[in-house]
Amino acid sequence: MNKRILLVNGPNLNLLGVREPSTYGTDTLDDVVALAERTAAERGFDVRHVQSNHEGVLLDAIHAARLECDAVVINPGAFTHTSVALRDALTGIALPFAEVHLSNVHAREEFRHRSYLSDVASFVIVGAGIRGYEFAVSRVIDLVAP
Ligand code: CA2
Repeated sequence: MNKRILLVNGPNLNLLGVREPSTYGTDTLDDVVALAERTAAERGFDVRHVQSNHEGVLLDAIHAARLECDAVVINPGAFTHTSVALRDALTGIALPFAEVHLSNVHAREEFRHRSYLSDVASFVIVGAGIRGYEFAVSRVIDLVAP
């Protein structure tokens, strides 16, 4: 059976490509998932995707990944800046994970500069648009299938 990456997208990312194209681009969430799937497939990996506007749904998907996935790529959306629970879930499952942001959060409002995840992530990619997901998938696969 193929190995598997859990791709997680947090609140409001279902609106990608529909609203605020000047900040988040014109690609849709479906485009993001297709790009992640293509990138993973080149290396023989599958992608399981979850997007939710509800923190508990994201936590449950992360817990389920503990025994069912090999690594996680996550854009936690605004939960990046607020959620100790997301941090605890990700450290609790002990899988390598990449934190991805479409925009350069460091060039935006002060409250977006703090992340509850970055110091426990394997790596962080900001400001590369949807290409950030491509690199993140490729790099987490390097980490789990060197
Ligand atoms: O840059 C990113 O990827 C963010 O994670 C996006 C979050 C934001 O809260 C983070 O600070 C940075 C917001 C996602 C909202 O996505 C939308 C997409 C289109 C229209 C409206 C919201």
